[in-house]
Amino acid sequence: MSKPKVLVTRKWPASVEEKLKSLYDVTLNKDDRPLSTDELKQALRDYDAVCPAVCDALPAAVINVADKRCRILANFGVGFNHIDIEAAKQQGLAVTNTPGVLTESTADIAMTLLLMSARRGAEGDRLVRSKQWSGWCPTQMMSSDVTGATLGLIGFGRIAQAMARKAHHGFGMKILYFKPSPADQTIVDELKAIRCDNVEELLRQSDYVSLHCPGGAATYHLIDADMLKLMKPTAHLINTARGDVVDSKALIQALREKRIAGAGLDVYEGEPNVDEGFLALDNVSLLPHLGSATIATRTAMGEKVLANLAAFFAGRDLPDRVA
Ligand code: 8YV
Repeated sequence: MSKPKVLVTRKWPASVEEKLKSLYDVTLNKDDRPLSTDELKQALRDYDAVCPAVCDALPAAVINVADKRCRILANFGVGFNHIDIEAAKQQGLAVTNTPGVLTESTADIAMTLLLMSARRGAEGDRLVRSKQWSGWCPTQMMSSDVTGATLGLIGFGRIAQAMARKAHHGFGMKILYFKPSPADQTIVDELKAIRCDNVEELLRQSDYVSLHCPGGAATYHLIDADMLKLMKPTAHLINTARGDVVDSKALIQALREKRIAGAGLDVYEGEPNVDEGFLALDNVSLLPHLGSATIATRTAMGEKVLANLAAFFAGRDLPDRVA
């Protein structure tokens, strides 16, 4: 029997690509060039499995393409808002993701951004590199304390909980969270975490706000101009979730007018384009979607995709099925 045809849309860690080669008739992307919409449509016609990532938009217009051969989208990543899940279901396409393995590395990046924003790390680096630093002085680049401050988490899933642990046990931070459904009592007790009744209440009380809700229609522009007005003028907003959870224009305005102290972003609306407004501001720290970008994590994500593909082609239950 011939091996299933698998397409990997972007370059993956070498060890995972080697395993794919031994198991499937796989097409890899050696040059790591993003695929166009037409190429993605063609991929659905030509391959049994397509393995996309956050950079591949798969709306209904792509998923509904006629004469499909593809039966599974095995996503490399935990977030799947770039895939129209309803369209996939209607078309009988299975969709899987890679939860669990990127929790700590993504929480580390959220904490990195929190520290960078609080202590003006990126701005300080720019000052030194530009040779404008004239030496230590008592009032230069004063910033905000992290230790003992209040961290508010919007969403309280795996990544938010991992960040809360680091912040509470490592930095003595007080933890607030908002999550529509009840949270696991063990972690609430461990962190003495306090549930806010709504996002508004959390924004009013937090020194640092970190976003950990899924992207998509339900959370589109959850943090808009009105919500930003509720934050303390000394507070910082951290986003490692998805760009469109925040109204970028409203955030730029709030930062420009110093209505909040700072922001740390790993994700953007319309990624990889970054609103020019951010680039002119000193009180925002910008990272290029590095959440899961450690060697170990990216390898583990690839292994998860392998496990999902293996189960699919063996006709077993899919370990990480989202559709
Ligand atoms: C991934 C992420 O690297 O897994 C996610 O949802 O946001 C990232 O950290 C990316 O999505 C890969 O598809």
